[in-house]
Amino acid sequence: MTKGLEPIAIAANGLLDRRTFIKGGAAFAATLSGYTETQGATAQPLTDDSWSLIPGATTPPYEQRSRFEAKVTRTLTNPKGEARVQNARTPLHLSQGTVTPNGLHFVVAQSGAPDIDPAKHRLVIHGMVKRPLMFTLDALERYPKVSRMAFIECGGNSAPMFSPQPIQANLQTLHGMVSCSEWTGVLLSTLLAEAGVDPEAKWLIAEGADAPTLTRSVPLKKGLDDAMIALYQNGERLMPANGYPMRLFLPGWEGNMSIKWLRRIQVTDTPGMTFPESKTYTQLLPNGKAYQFYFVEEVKSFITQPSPGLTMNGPGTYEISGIAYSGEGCIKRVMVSADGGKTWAQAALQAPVQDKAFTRFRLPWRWDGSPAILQSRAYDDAGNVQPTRAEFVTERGELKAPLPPAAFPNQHFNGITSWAIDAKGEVKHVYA
Ligand SMILES: Nc1nc2c(c(=O)[nH]1)N[C@H]1C(S)=C(S)[C@@H](COP(=O)(O)O)O[C@H]1N2
Ligand SMILES: [Mo]
Repeated sequence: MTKGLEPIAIAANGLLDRRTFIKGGAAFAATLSGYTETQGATAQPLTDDSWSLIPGATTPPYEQRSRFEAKVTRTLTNPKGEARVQNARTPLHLSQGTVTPNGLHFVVAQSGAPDIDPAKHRLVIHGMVKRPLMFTLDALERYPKVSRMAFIECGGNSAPMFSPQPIQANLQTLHGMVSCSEWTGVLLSTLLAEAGVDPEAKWLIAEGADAPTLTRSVPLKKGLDDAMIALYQNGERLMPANGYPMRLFLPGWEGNMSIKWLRRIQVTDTPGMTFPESKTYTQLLPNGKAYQFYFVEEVKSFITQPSPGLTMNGPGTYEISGIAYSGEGCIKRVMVSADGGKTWAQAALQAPVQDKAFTRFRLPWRWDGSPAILQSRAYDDAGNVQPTRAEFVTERGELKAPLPPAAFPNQHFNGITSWAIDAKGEVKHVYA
């Protein structure tokens, strides 16, 4: 390494200053080991491979990714579509940046994706309003639209973390029920203004067109704030399983309230106390109280690279990378530890850092080949700090026995995740 460019270690076990890549530039980058072999790319003479000698494939009307990427897929809990809930989890450990491709967006569907004819679908707004309204998709299309980046997370995401012993599974299984997209649609406030909401109204009850329908109560305040009738996902129409042709989208709130295949919003003065919100989405706390109508997905982060299944390629310099998000605002800071939380280094946040959206963090790390425990801890601009797992379970509870990763009776885990690296470079899930 060039003299004067020696990276500065700022926390134990080799965590380097987040500006190292910028300051050290090419000289530093040349020392990177990577999780796959990157060395040996020396100036050998190029030979022509077979694909360089013939014309390439014809461009199809709708592009598919490279056949070599076919293994980057969602994992399915109900691949045969039996009569129970279907979950598909996003491969966050094989993704980069902050946007989830539509084909990899996580899904929770109580009874599969209905095959809705957009020309026949209707959205009704009724109840405590001056003018009940009915919209076709074409009618909605004529309203002013907004686009925003936002994550959506199932309240049951990360439920395996309630297990008393760390479940040995990869990031996709542990935390794969969160995704982030650019959503475009009509603000619900625009439609509610047209309907004329009764001043006594306090709640909205939203219903989907799937069978059985998922019905949830939403405080009117959220409906008048940033709630959206989403029509597009990353620039194209919603995917069938994500709510085609329209869904409610409540930025930062537990996914189950963002009703897909939305067909009805009833304006009321009391919550519906519907079956799913009385049972599934109400949790008993260690203090004996029922935890109902807790909506926000709290500040959270996890390291995506390295993570279980991504083996380290010998001692050397790596980039630790992950995602952070908060349902209460923007990510302000992410700290990373390589010694199980004793010392911390501040990670670089990749711009743009957006409200209620994924924020990518990165930090250079010089791994000397000895065991290490990696953690990340996020802070948001509303003053919230991601709790340690121990802090979290003291307040919200823990399960008595380990459950299969697919079960999620407990909700809203946002504690710190720990990855142990052993001398062989294997990554394991641990509680630290
Ligand atoms: N109509 C309807 N809306 C629904 C669901 C459903 O089964 N039916 N699942 C909910 C749950 S539990 C979650 S977490 C989110 C997931 O949204 P996604 O599948 O687009 O990721 O949709 C919610 N909206
Ligand atoms: Mo969910």
